Amino acid sequence: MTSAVVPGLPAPGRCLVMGVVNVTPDSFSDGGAWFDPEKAIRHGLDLVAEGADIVDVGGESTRPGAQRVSQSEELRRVVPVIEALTAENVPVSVDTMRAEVAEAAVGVGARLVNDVSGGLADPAMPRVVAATGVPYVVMHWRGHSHDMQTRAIYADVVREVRDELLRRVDAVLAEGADPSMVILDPGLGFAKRPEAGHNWSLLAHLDAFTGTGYPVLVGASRKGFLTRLLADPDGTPRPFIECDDATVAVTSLVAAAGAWCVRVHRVRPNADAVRVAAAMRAARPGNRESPEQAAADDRADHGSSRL
Ligand code: PMM
Repeated sequence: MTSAVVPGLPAPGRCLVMGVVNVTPDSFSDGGAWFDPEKAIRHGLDLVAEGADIVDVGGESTRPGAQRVSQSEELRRVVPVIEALTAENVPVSVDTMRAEVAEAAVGVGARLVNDVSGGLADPAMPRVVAATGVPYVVMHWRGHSHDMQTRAIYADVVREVRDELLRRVDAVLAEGADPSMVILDPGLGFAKRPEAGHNWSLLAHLDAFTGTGYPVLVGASRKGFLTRLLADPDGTPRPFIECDDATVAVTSLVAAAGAWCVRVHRVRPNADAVRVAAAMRAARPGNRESPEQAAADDRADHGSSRL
């Protein structure tokens, strides 16, 4: 099978599903629902039962306009949840822009650092992730949430996002990180304007990112560009909570286009979608494995990833 393998993370031979646990009172799409640590842990375990390969735990909202939380508050929110989930053998990623939070999270078992700022928010991040030796998601970012949309000015969004991402990758590699530990993310919704079509251009040209050879993560779930696509005839955006079917559609398309992972709020239908895409990819000419064999390998791998 063709899917990228990232050391230390599940490798079922298809696009992975990362389920989101926002331990925040104010996140973009599920604000408040999992703020209580017990609820967050329960939710993470439920996401795994629904088919999540990785659970992404974050303690700071990045919704447009959000203000930052203190580092101590972020640590207080995420560390107990990560600790409890890793004790259950759940592969956990930490969604943080802070090197000290990343370090603490890896210390209690996180297997992946997901930094929406690609190391720009905290200059210590590239050195710390290189030193911890865990995989690192480098997302495209141009500034903090309170004013990021004013920075969404592009002549050629695909080329600029890819070039800026590769510069961030260079910064991480310069600190000694292994290239096999780097994952790219075009950062849908972050300094991307729905009305300018930035998000759709990036999705339509995913090959510009997969073609770099790095695994690619896509976070489209419940984002504003979907709420606008599905707006009422009078232009009222569809509530984000009602955009899960559109998220599944994006998942199918990007998984078929070779994405390594999708980050989603509702796991089960997206877990189905990545399996559909994997079966279709397996049936392409030149692929030696049958769709049924690919699905059987996937089941075997998923069963063993939590043992
Ligand atoms: N989006 C959000 C948070 N973290 N991480 C990555 N790698 N990619 C994303 O697109 C991304 C992310 C914002 O989503 P939420 O607040 O609705 O969970």
